[in-house]
Amino acid sequence: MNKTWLFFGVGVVALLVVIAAFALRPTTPTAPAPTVEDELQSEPAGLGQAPLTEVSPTPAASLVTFGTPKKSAHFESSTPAHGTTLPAPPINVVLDFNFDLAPQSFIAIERNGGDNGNARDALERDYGMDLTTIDANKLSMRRKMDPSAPDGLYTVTYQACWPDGSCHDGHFQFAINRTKASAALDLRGQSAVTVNLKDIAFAPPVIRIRQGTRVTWRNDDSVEHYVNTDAHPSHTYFLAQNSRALKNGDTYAVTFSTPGAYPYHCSAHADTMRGLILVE
Ligand SMILES: [Cu+2]
Repeated sequence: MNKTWLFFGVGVVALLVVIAAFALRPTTPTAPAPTVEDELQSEPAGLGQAPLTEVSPTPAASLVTFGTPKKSAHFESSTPAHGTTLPAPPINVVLDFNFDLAPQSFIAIERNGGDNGNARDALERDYGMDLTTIDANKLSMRRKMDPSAPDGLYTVTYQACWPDGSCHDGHFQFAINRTKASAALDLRGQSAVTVNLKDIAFAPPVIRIRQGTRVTWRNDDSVEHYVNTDAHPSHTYFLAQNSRALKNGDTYAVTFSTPGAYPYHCSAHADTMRGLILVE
């Protein structure tokens, strides 16, 4: 009996040594893990591109302070991304996972109320419309958003369930600030507009159009580009906006009939080649 306990004790100590060695192992200096702060800094800058960052910060924008997201197991991405400020409400909130979703999954899109506008215990009503739906491939779920949702900070709370019956909850935040729409190129007087893919960028990157406008992208570069709805690489936010590979001279067109913000990117240059369409 004593021997058994001795072996058990030695085993526990050995296990602790292994765990400590793993925790204290030297990390490679080449690839630092991305932090939440990195995401927060990169997302709004990438979304805004040049025209939006040229405007001076508005009081409404400076009041928005994003909290720390909580990501459930198997979470991959969301649109809007955590920490993003959009100049118009998103048409829907989409969450992407790397595991099949089960029907009990749901999304709530609540506006933060209260004096500081950031307290999770002071959420207003849910601005999600209709019920949460799971896409055919079961890897994404989405919920439409009320296009009349007021400016402010929104907390998305979700429950993601798996076929085995287990569920995990998570949350993240984005903001709506319509004053930023004035920085977009206003093309609301036209029923058809063209966006050029030139010098590894969308030109113009941020446009404002009328409901029902047809947008045509044309590749003026020698390298191949794509037009893909966010997020990368799930491309799920607005499924109708995903092109094939566009060679020099190729075009791709989409008619936008639902008002809202449409963040998109080129999947071959996802970090830098980003665009935004505001449909009114
Ligand atoms: Cu590209």
